[in-house]
Amino acid sequence: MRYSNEALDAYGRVFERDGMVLLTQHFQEDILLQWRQAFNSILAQRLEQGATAVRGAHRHYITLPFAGIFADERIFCDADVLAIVERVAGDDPVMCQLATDTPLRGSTWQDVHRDTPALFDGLPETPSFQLAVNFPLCDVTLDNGPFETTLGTHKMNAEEAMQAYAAGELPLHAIPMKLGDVMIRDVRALHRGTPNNTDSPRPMVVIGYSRSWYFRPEVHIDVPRDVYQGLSARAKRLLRHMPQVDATGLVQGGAESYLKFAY
Ligand SMILES: O=C(O)CCC(=O)C(=O)O
Ligand SMILES: [Fe+2]
Repeated sequence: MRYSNEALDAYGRVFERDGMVLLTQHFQEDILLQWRQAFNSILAQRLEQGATAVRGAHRHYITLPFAGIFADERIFCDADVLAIVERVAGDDPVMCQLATDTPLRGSTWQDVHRDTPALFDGLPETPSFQLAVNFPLCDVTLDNGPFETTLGTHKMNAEEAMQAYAAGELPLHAIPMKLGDVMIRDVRALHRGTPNNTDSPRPMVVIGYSRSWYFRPEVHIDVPRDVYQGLSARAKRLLRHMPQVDATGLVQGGAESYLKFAY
């Protein structure tokens, strides 16, 4: 663990206020550089096959195979990240998503959106139940498509938040990130992707964690049986509801099934 309980409590409070926290220089650069290299081939292959979920012009959502370097507990089972996740979304969370968002040159501003609707229509917003842990596989600058988010809208009524945004009361903040930085966010905060004006892709990994009882039918992780067998008890627990599969066919991947993403 890198952080003390007091520091993690403080991150929990910032998260409750802002709907997000940023851990700077948290993941190891050498791991991320390996991910980037492996991701580059996956991206090329998926683009050629047209097998991405398109999230706007030249913006691609691609699931990563849960195998090899991508099944790394130093990333998906990070003690500090999980301690913050548990502070805001309760004990014993589940992990249900391992994917990437990649704007390329030609990408545009997304409409401001949330990634999920409220749990209960018409009722005031609840505590956090669905989180995204995002980290880039390159430096993110103002030039290559920084994620933009409002602060403190995650527990607002959706229409009120949209009206306040439209009235100019809730500014968007661009979030530049260095390789190694990690953002933990409540996906109900109003946000958008922005244009990548460079020739290099801007891959941003997203790991989805949810409250212990929450199920997201739109995403899942195929966990090869042999990979599962090699995991720690904590990692197995995180993946307890994910389907276990035979390894063959995993790396090819299939069509993306997570198509509706904006609410
Ligand atoms: O690519 C990004 O920076 C954000 C993408 C996003 O918010 C989405 O597709 O839901
Ligand atoms: Fe989004």
